[in-house]
Amino acid sequence: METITNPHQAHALFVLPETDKPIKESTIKLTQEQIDFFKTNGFLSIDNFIDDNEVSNIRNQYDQWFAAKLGREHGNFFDLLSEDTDDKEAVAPQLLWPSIYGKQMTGFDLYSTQMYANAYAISKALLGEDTIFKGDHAILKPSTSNSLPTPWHQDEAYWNPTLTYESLGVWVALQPVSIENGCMQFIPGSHRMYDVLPHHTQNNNPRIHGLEVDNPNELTKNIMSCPLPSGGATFHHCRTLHHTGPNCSNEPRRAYTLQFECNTKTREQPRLNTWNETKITEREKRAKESGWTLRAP
Ligand SMILES: O=C(O)CCC(=O)C(=O)O
Ligand SMILES: [Fe+2]
Repeated sequence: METITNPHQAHALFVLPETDKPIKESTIKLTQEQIDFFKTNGFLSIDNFIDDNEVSNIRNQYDQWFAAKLGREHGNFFDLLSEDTDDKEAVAPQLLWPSIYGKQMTGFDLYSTQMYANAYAISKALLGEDTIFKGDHAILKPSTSNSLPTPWHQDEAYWNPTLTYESLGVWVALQPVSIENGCMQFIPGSHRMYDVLPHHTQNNNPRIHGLEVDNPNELTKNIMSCPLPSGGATFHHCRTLHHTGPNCSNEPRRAYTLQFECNTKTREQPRLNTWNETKITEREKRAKESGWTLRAP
């Protein structure tokens, strides 16, 4: 990988491609029933999203990216669920923009994967023709006795408070997932019941990036869990409440998330955003020091 000595080089090196069009044709066409299910429930689960060959190809590179802590100097690699200091092993390492960093390190070309082609086509079917790719990230849950749940949250709570989104996340399992190792769990219909709910940082600690919705016990009475085979995927709306449990298995739990959005609009009034405004994370500090400005996906 090319070493970035001048932080401002980051912007020259890490440009998003001009087009987000996939190279391959999608191999999946949703039924009307699946589309209706997503609209009603705010999530959808698909078992055979990509084949074993592609899973092992992506997984192999994924492990190299995480081992190298790609993007750490730009604040794009951090521990989602701790204070993210250099002296501790991350509980839930998260890598923003694996497509950008992976291209540099292992020649990964997201746009020519079947994963991207299928995610793109399905997202268009679920959100509308004007859907565009917003970015990607990846969360690894290593197998450790101190593994933590990802708290209940809505993705939009992390984003720009002056905008409102019709957006979804495609969460791809790079090994089988179950409740035991941290599969996705959703509150059906929560995307229609609520706008962005008040959130707080994990343990009310402003040094932690991860967010939790306020009063999760009251909001999470009707949980749907989505176990998947390797290469399966879930789709969730940006206001659907979701979480994953800790990884209690003996293997790492690897997930790759692609984010798509359609017709993002300015809100009449910016929404409440105190939970992001009061954060003081190491990740933000590294981003500032390196001159990184590309928004988080
Ligand atoms: O993988 C996880 O633990 C959480 C993933 C998540 O919240 C997301 O992809 O939106
Ligand atoms: Fe999320």
